[in-house]
Parts: sequence; C-alpha cells; structure tokens
Amino acid sequence: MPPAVDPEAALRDLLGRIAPGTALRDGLERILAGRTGALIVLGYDRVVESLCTGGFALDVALSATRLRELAKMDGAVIVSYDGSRIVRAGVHLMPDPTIPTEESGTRHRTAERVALQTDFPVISVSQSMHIISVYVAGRRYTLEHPTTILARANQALAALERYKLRLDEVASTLSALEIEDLVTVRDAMSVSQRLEMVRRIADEIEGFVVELGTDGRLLALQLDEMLAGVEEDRGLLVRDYLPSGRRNRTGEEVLTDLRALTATELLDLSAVARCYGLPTSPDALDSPVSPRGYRLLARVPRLPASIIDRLVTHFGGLQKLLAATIEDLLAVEGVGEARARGIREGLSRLAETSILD
Ligand code: 3AT
Ligand code: 3AT
Ligand code: MN
Repeated sequence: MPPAVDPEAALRDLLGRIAPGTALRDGLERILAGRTGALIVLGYDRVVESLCTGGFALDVALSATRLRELAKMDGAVIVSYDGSRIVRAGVHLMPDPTIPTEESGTRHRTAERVALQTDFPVISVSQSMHIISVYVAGRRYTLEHPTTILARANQALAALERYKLRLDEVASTLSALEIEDLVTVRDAMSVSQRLEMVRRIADEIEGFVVELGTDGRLLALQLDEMLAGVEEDRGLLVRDYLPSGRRNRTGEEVLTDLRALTATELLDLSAVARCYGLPTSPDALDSPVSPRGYRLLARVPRLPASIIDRLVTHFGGLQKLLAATIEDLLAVEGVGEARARGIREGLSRLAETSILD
C-alpha cells in the first residue's frame, strides 16, 4: 500500500520525484518531444496487479531512454513507487468503470480511475494536447514549464522580501519594548503574525523549489538566505509569551493553531492571541506582558540552548536577567566567569542597540 498522507504533501512529494534532474522527468520530456503519449502508474501492489492485463513483466532499472521507448508501445508502463525500476510495460489497465471521472479520452479517464482505485500516483502524457498531468490524492495537476514556474517563484520571492522587511521592523520594535519592559499583547502578537505570514509565503516558494528540481537551486539559496533565523524565532517567540498556568498550551499546539488560521483570521491580532491562549477581548490587546527572554538570549553570541534554558528557569524573566550582576549569573549551573561576562556584555549591547525611536 502507498503511504497515506495529506493531499498537499502527497502532491509535493510526487512533484519532487518527477522534478527536472530526475530520470523520470527526463523520460517524460523525451516522450513529449517525441510526440508519443504515455500512461505511467507509479507503484505496484496487489491492487495494481489486479487491474493489469496483457503486456509483459520487465523489472529493469528505470532510465529516460527506456521509458521513452516503452511508451511508444500501446498500453501503460508500471514503475516502482520510488521511480527506480520499470516493472511492467504494454499493460492494458482495467480500472473499475463505475469510478466517476471528469476526463475525456480513454488514456486520461483510465489514469484518473487507476489513481483513485489504487491510491498510487498516475502520470499521463497526452499526445494530442501535449501536456503532462499527474493524478494524485484525488486531484489532477498539470505540470508547467520550469520558466513559467520560475517567473511565479520570483514574484513570490519579491513578496517575501517585503514581508521580511516588515517583520524585521516589528521584531526590532519588540526587542526595544522588551528591554524597557513596555510590551503589550499587541506588540508581541504583531511579531507572531508577521512570522506566520513569512512562513506561509516561504512554504509556497518551497513548493516551487521542489517542483523545479535542479532548475530551482538558485531559488533555494535565495530562500535560505532570506529565512535565516526566522524558523528559530517562531519557536522562541512562542516560548517567550506562552501563558503559564495549569491549563496552558504547548508551544507545538500554538504553532499548529497559527498554521490553521485562515488568511483573514491571521490579519486579526485577537485571533493570533487566541492561539497562544492569551486573553482576546479588544482591551486585552493593550494589556502588558513580559517575555521570558528566550528570543533575546538567542541573540547573545555563543550561548548554547541548554544554558539559555537554565538562565530563563533561574531568573524567570527577561527583566530579572537584565538586572543580573556577574555574581548573580555565576549562580547558574554551567555558567563560569567568562560566560557570565559574555552574557552580561551581550545583554548590555542588545540594550544599547535596541533603543526605541
Ligand atoms: P489500432 O490497430 O492501433 O487501431 P489498437 O488496438 O492498438 O488499435 P489503441 O489502444 O491504440 O488500439 O486505441 C486506439 C483508439 O481506440 C484509442 C481509443 O480512442 C479507442 N479505444 C480503444 N479502446 C477503447 C474502448 N474500450 N472504448 C472506447 N474507445 C476505445
Ligand atoms: P491523448 O490525449 O490523445 O494522448 P486520449 O485520452 O485521447 O489521450 P486515446 O483514447 O487516444 O487517449 O488512447 C491513447 C493511448 O492511451 C492508447 C493506449 O496506448 C493508451 N491507453 C488508453 N487506455 C488505456 C488503458 N486502459 N490501459 C492502457 N493503456 C491505455
Ligand atoms: Mn487521443
């Protein structure tokens, strides 16, 4: 049986396995260029076997040229789920004819039905329409030319750049307010909101990177560079502002709920606060909160996460940490003379550079 996953993840996984640079994609492009069509099932088990008649068993390593030659024959080609081997060729597929299909043409109707019946992805290369389609997790997706995808990816990258600038603004404002102990729920939630917006557009670009395969290397580098530190900050912010108490939520729950917000809900800071389990009445957004200090401590150079945890546990909040002397810091396990000085200087430098406008 093919692994059961959510439809978006299944599509992305498949797009990665047939992305430019793979033998499978190279074969599909050759079939398209040669103006023959193809019907390719990506997986072989009892259910697939029961739909197969005719053709012949092969079990040979998959190569682009082999796939192209075999596609010249009538019938379908069965490839192993990982795309590494050609299992059968010239197969006539007989899926359940009662499975509804939106497609016309026997090739595409068969492709859709086999995908639905077996849960394995099916690829069709249309000879008449000159397109490659994939049928996976109940939907059909038509592959686009890499230059088209790249153009869209670059638009998304430009949007990400603007989002990131705005995130940097609200994040440095929050740092300054944290140092002064003047944070309101609104300030903290604005940063959480912006972090989630950046995550969403970055995730979209990540999809393009997967689909572009070797054509997306430069895009991947640009994305990585723009996201430096963002992933960590999402977790750190949650740890800073998660309310403590008996019925408190876990950081994972908060992040999951943030992901689940609709685009409209995400624009509403009360909805963001609700994910944290913070009070959400309109006035509550203006009530004061204090960070534990995880996010700012992560900006102190050469400070391991284990020490950060102990510092936060020991002092209980950023303000007490900012007020701590070298002697106070030495009381924390794992903090020696040099490290205590490093923390003291690091925090002072943060305080100096994070001055409110
Ligand atoms: P040729 O000798 O190439 O004409 P063939 O047996 O190789 O016949 P194909 O599989 O190439 O046949 O199919 C040719 C077309 O016949 C494709 C499709 O439009 C039509 N066709 C084949 N089987 C069916 C079917 N069960 N129902 C409706 N149309 C079909
Ligand atoms: P094109 O868009 O013309 O490529 P189509 O849906 O019009 O596809 P056809 O009826 O012209 O499809 O059939 C084209 C080939 O598709 C014929 C055969 O090699 C393959 N094919 C169609 N139905 C099956 C099937 N049930 N099993 C295996 N191969 C099939
Ligand atoms: Mn046709």
